[in-house]
Amino acid sequence: LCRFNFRGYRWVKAMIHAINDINKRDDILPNITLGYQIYDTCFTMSKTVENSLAFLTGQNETTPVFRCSTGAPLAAVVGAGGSTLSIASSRILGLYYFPQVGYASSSSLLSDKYQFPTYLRTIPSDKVQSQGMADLIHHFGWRWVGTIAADDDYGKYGVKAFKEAVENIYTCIAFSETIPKIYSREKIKSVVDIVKGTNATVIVVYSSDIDFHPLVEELIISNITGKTWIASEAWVTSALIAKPEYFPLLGGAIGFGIRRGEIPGLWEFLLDVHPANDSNDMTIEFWQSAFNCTWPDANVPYNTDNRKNVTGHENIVDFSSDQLCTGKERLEDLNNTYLDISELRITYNVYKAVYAVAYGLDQLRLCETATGPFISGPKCATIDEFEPWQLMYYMKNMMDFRVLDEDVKINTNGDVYTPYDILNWQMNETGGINFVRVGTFNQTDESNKEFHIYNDSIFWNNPERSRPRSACNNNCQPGYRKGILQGKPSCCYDCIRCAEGQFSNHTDARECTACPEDYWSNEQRSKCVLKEVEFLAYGEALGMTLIALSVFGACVILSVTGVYIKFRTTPLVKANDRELSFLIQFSLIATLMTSVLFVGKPEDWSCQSRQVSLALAFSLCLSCVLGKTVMLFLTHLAKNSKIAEKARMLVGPIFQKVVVVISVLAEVGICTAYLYFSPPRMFKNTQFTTLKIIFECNEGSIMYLCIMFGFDVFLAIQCFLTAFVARKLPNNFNEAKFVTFGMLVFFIVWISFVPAYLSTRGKFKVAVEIFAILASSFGLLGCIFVPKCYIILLKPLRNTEEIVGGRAATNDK
Ligand code: TCR
Repeated sequence: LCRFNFRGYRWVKAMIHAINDINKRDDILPNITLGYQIYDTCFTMSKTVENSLAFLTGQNETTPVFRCSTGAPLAAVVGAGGSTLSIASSRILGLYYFPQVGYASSSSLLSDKYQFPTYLRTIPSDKVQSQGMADLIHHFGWRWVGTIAADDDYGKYGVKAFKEAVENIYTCIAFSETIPKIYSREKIKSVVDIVKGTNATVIVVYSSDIDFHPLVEELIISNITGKTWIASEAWVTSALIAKPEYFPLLGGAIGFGIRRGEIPGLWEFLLDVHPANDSNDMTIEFWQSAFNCTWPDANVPYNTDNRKNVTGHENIVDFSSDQLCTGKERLEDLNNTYLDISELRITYNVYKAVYAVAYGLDQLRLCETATGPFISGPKCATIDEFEPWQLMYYMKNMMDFRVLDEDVKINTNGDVYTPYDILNWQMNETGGINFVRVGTFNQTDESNKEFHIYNDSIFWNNPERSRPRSACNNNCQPGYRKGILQGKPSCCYDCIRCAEGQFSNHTDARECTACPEDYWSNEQRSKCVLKEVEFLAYGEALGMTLIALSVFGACVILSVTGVYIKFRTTPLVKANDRELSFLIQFSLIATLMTSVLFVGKPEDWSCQSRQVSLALAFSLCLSCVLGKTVMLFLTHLAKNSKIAEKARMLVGPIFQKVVVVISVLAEVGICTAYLYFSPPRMFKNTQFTTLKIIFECNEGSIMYLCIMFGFDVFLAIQCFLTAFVARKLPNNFNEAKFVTFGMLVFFIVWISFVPAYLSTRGKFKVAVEIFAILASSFGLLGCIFVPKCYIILLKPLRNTEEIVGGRAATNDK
């Protein structure tokens, strides 16, 4: 039930106070006394309309008279309170172009000058407040908010503006409920159930305190906690709602309050009220309600609730007390909202609204006949005789005046922009509720706004005392991206893991990004890591072993060379061209050493040099061997023919060298062409596996590669054939037999190399090749030099001309 509205009565007193102040001043409206009539809208639309008409018609007549009962012209209406009531009355007043200045009606609808041409106000439109709320929601990163609106023009348009403001910041509305205007427990309960069931922790309430109160009661019964309430201006500092018993539910609420002001002399004026002095209905009703007594001989019901009940009948409840008022009751002892002037926000707006009317009138008074704006009749209106539209003329054009050191600007839409305080409900030591200022929101025109918040000072009403999260679902972690859920608001989404090779590094990523080249996503898909690289490194066991083996081979060959040098005069060394033997040893060392080029990270230069140097080393080696076997072959032929013997004796030694030089030169030619036309290049192979980069050599032209090695094979076949033919020769310590054998080893190694090479990948491919190099070199070493060294070192007795072979001795130089 609606009790006497002490807050409203304070507004009334503030209005009268403002009129008195103006009347006392000499600078505005000198010698003119403003008067007033007060109508109680009783918080109902019908009464408001009725009052507006009564006001305009001078009680009972049907046409407006625009005259007060005293004969003075009616100037303007200040009010009504709530938007719904202002809208209702403004539709009628607007018909007659009658000025109206509101102080609390903030609905954005009232900015529409087409519908409400004469409505001005000293409270900003709720568009501003809604924008502030959206900024607040954005500041704290809330993505999922519920809204509750009173079922009137304030709540509905406020929430509408809020929704519009919030659309741009990726926040969705979890639910949108209205509080019924006419009390209905079921409807309120259904709202409570929704609040209970939602996972949104932030709820915006656009409602007047009176409408919100029943819902609060019901929410308290359901023991709902842990929500952060965003309060609209109408209830944030209301004594009806800000009660300590509601703190568990509403504590920590954050709301927007109109900037407050001080009104000098208001306190004294509020105390100066006594039914004996001004015995009007309102004062008596106030006195009776305040002190719970009945004023003698007064015919004023103690309290009435004018709101229609469900059946449409007016509820007039008479609470008259048996106790009579003495008139000695002390106002100072009264502890209710009437005397609470700590938060003068709307009261201050009332004060400003009265000033707005006074300034309008003052402008009208200052009109000079010469420059007056009106066309028909006298160009000016006079203060004792003016039409409402004439006053409206002065009031609609950008009013700019000062009230108590504050500049008030009412723009052409009749709106003002005043700053908001962002207030936070906190409990003080005595268990009362303090509205702590935790920020400000100041919109100075359509587009300029400033939002400040001091995070540390906010009290959060949850067990952790920390900023709550409000989202439809949990955030997507890095490594996931948002996925749309069919039929759900965009704030509710699935988290989908990024694909391999893609990543997302922040929460709630909209999409996964592909990793740059050479990178691959990690296990969590939260970042890109360099792909693992693969090549046969010097450092690893395989690489080291292969290098060690080739170095070992080279050492063995060096020692063979040592042996050869030491025993260079013995027949076995001298036989069949010593220099060629040294050259073979040298080329074998070179072959072994090329394996060094195969190990390590491939680069362009190492790719280009490795195969070429191998081919060259082999061609040198094989041509030298060929030089030897050709001699053996000629010796074999010479067995049967004198001419051959002659030829051998004559051209033999030179022929050997010519063979070597020509073969090597031919190979050099092939290699040069290869390097020139399509050289090998380093190549990062990523096709084989996505996780690794295999560093390898792209061999360039396979044709050239085949020609190059094909030439080596050609030489090898030559060697084999000539040696094979001469294998039965008894001389030269059966050198031909050993060479044949060596060449066989060579073939076996390289023939088995081909399938092995083709079927391995990555670094093992290189290892296979080195292995083949090692095997073939060791094969040649073992077959050509080891048996000779064995004789030289261990069987020196056999190292004689006779055994080595007389004919061979003739080769000596
Ligand atoms: N605008 C509300 C009514 C209202 C109010 C208030 C009522 C506002 N602030 C403070 C009581 C106390 C803001 C309306 O309906 O437009």
